[in-house]
Amino acid sequence: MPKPRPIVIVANRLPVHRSGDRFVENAGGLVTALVPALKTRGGAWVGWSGSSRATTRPFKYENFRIQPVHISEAEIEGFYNQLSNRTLWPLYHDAIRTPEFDHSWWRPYVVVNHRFAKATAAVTPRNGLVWVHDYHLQLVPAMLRAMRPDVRIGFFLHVPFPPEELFAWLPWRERILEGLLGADVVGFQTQAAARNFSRAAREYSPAEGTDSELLWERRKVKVASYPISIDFNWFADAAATPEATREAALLRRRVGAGRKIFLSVDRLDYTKGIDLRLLAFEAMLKRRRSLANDCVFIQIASPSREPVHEYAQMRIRIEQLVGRINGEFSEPGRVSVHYFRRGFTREQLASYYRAADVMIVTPLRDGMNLVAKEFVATRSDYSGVLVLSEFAGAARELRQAIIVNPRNIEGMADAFEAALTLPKADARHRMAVLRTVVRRHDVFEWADEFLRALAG
Ligand code: ADQ
Repeated sequence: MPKPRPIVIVANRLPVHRSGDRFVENAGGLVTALVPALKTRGGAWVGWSGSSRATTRPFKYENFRIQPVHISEAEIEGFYNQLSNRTLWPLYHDAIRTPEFDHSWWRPYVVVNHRFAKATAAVTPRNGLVWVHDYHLQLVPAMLRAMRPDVRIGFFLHVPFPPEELFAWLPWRERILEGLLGADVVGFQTQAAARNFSRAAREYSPAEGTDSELLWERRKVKVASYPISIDFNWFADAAATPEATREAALLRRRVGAGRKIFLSVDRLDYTKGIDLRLLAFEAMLKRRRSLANDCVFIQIASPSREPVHEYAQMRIRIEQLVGRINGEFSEPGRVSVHYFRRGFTREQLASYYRAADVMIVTPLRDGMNLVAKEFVATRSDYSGVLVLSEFAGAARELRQAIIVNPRNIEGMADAFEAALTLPKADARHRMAVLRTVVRRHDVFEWADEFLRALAG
């Protein structure tokens, strides 16, 4: 068999950070998926170290090269906090918050993308494969192609691509499209996102073609969906260890033996619909007060993007709602909503997933949502019910979940009650199907599939 070709990954963040005199891999789906591929194939990872001060030099990690890209304090503001997170993030999530368009933010976005492209051009071997990730780096494919016409370039967008009428708001829409069309393969989480992109490209750039193949500057650009996944076996095993079993049992006792646990796990982000699901839980308790004895809601929310004003506002709203519900329904020793504003380790999450009866994943819009898949992977005994928003990419695959519209508060309250009363056999059947779907398409399969398309 021919040796697999080395790959160069280009992502906003590097896969490792320094801890004392060692390097530790960062937790996260992308690192889990791609570091094993890099270890066997060799190549490089180009990314930002996470600090404006770090002047880290390139170094060898395992079998591949780590190529840090330096970004100054002022550039982080314009490129990351502003253009990426105040313009692109809300716009790509159906404009849930009004995106802001400020011309002074665009320049740092271009400058930083160019720096990533240059660093990538310098480390990519002749005829190499380059895989660029996410909305921060949409200009890199075309910039890199201009510098290195010999390489194959893939791009994957982790967030949704909006319908063309929304994308049209973007003052730099042509530039973004041309940036992405520099790739040979442009991948999305869902077919809908892929279609939105192809339509926008035909409408606002000279590209022609179909929803799955565009012609641009006498080159073919493949456009397709590659739904991201998780390390199924890791989560299944982590939830089955004696420690996880002990932790899960302890958690159940501490919230009140016999109470049904509703669980949600998110970054504290306005796209995740945390406030609306709390309102739905409150609506359910208002309808049937006795459920306050029988149920408890645990919300784990890790702080995120706090310098951005909308995030600070969101946090206040959620904390007020938690207080309101507890003020109304809690009793001494019997709290209705447990709210943890902190990140948990993957091992801790595995035992919480294991302890939950009903997993609530109700984003207003989400590229995929890996939490839903992680929960499913931990349920080796086929118990537990998943309530999932129809606006998460994951809903395309996880069809046996109870699917909800997160803006319909009463409808969600109905779904919560339905989850509590779902006959055991029905719940087991649904979970068995969900587990098969995630097991068959894990994150390693996802990476292989994309890399096969990229290799052409
Ligand atoms: P995110 O919006 O960050 O990612 P998501 O897929 O839900 O969303 O979570 C990513 C990871 O973060 C998961 O492994 C999850 O366990 C972890 N995580 C979330 N909340 C946590 C918490 N409170 N504590 C600890 N860990 C937590 C973007 C897109 C998604 C897409 C992913 C991957 O927005 O739609 O699924 O990228 O492509």
